[in-house]
Amino acid sequence: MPTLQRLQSLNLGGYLFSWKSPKHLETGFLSIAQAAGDRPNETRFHPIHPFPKDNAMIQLYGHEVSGNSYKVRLLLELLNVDYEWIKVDLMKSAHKSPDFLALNPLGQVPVIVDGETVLADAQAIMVYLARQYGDERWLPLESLELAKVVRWLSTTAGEIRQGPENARLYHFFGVANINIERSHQKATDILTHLDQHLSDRQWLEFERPTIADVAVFPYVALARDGKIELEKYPHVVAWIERVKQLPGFIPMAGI
Ligand SMILES: N[C@@H](CCC(=O)N[C@@H](CS)C(=O)NCC(=O)O)C(=O)O
Repeated sequence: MPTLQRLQSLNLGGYLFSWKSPKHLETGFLSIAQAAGDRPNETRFHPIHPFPKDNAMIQLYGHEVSGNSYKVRLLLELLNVDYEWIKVDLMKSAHKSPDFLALNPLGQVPVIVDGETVLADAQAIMVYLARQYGDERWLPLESLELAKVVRWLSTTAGEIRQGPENARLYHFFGVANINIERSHQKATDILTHLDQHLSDRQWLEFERPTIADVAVFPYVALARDGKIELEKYPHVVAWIERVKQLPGFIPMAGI
């Protein structure tokens, strides 16, 4: 029986989230809840802005265990842009409710609402935020420089998703329909490449952090959740520590 759950009352007029419990999602995301309780020695959900943050303009819909939601939050913090964090309860399938599907027909977080603009997909959102609220430091526009950054956004959605992100889904959240051998091989390949790439540079491109670093960071830094030994990749570990030192950096559980 569908249940109505009021999640937030927003300046957009309020959202009612109805949720059902498709079996596969229930399995995956109930395991998220269980896994979330499996970190006895750390703060599971790092405190975020009080809700709503003063003068907030952007609403960010996400979930605290989602690395894709986290990377958008991280960029907003690095850019020092005000926003409201709106939790979409994945465990209760709120992301498949009609109201959320109206924001993102794919039923995935993250999504941002910025005035009239509604945008899904972490990489697309970061491009938007960098152009709208940042400057060319975060996303250069010269053709080759832009292409170098986009290459890493693509790597994030490709090799990093197929590797460490899927390994985390399998081991940490118990999502069963993942070929874990393939995910570990993909993770080994991309982390080996990343380690080599970072052996003579501080950041993924240029001499400064860009949205390439923010996009790649979460699922690489969370790789241990997928039973991947990050210590084999010392340049990657050093880069993770550099990202953590950036002014405005915020952590998430597991990082
Ligand atoms: N391409 C999207 C993928 C987003 C994504 O996979 N989100 C996950 C949480 S990290 C989600 O909402 N999963 C629920 C689902 O796919 O049903 C992005 O980069 O933002």
